[in-house]
Amino acid sequence: FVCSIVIDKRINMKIGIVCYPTFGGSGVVATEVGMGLAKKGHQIHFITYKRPARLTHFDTNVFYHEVSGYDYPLFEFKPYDTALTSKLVDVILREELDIIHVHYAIPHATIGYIAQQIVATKGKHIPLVTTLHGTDITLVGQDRSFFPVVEFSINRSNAVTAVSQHLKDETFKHFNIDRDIKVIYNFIDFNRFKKIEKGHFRKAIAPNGEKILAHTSNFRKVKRIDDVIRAFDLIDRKVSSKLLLIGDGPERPLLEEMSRKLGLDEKILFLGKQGAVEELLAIADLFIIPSENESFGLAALEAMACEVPIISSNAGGIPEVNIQGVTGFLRPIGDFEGMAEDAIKLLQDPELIKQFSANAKERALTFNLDNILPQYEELYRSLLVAQ
Ligand code: GMT
Repeated sequence: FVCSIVIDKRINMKIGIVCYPTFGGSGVVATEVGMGLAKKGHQIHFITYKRPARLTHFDTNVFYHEVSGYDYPLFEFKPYDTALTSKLVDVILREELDIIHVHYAIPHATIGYIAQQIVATKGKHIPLVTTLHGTDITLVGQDRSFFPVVEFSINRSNAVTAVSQHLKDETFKHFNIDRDIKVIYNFIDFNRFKKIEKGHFRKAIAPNGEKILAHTSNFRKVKRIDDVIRAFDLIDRKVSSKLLLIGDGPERPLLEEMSRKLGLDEKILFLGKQGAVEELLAIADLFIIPSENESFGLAALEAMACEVPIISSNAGGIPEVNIQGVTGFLRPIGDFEGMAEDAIKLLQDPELIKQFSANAKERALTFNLDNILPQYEELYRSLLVAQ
């Protein structure tokens, strides 16, 4: 007698998602995964310290649990990790969750593991999925102050996913990993990211027919936005252009000063954090992402979905998204002159840029949310069957 247990695909799951609620890529992906799963009927519980930036709409299947923590004069730093673990334990037990899915290893994989162990002492067994996003592996996670904890927590998760093949390879290269890692790529929701008509925006930003370049990020050093500005300086000398810098972060004051010193402050618009990025991508001719480190490059994919070709570095997982000579061009990290050359070539050739725009959209379609979400569902179900 062989007993085969199959979790019915129609059965909805209760999933707890732990993430950073900010505009950072991991928080965006976590929120989009949750909202996508909620639309398919699953019940989603977000557990974090602030309402996730992309969680803007009410959905009867989505719940948000805020971690507030406890202030006490002894604490110079509020022990957020402990407060998050306690909240997670509480939500798992009270809401009878089926799965914990944490995004960004630090400290979420560790918190997921501790919460899992705590609820096990109360008779509740729940699988833990950890999604690795980028700097949790390539930068922060390798620092001695985090390394052993990150390695341990990855090995103790019941399933681990990485957002690109490159990130998977980096994880094996830098950590002693004794388990499999599944690549589940970042994805795009074409209901939101698509070419839309925003002619009046273009007129307002580029009244003299200038070309428009765009960059979105969290303005950290790793994004090399100074290279964006240097490249833009060269581009603008050949093809009159405007540069939209969307987002905010620690590098912004330096970059504002740099653009003033280069006499480009009229041409470079620092737009800060924007909710509707797709409306700005709609008027961009090119998107530029010269990062030093980029596990995937979700920002580039969002631009591609809006039919914007990409000028990028060849860092990390970017070549898995932007295809050289097809959807854009790639150059070695720091080669802003080469990037400017590629951009000028495209901007001066209307037929070529048209072709690249169409290619960008076609490539982006392979990362359609509808293809990627079932991979997470299948993973969750396989863990529930294995329990
Ligand atoms: O590290 C960051 O820049 C933010 C980070 C995050 O986890 O918030 O972004 C990473 O995750 C995104 C979503 O998976 C990826 O698309 C980004 O490439 C990745 N960033 C880096 O690797 C630098």
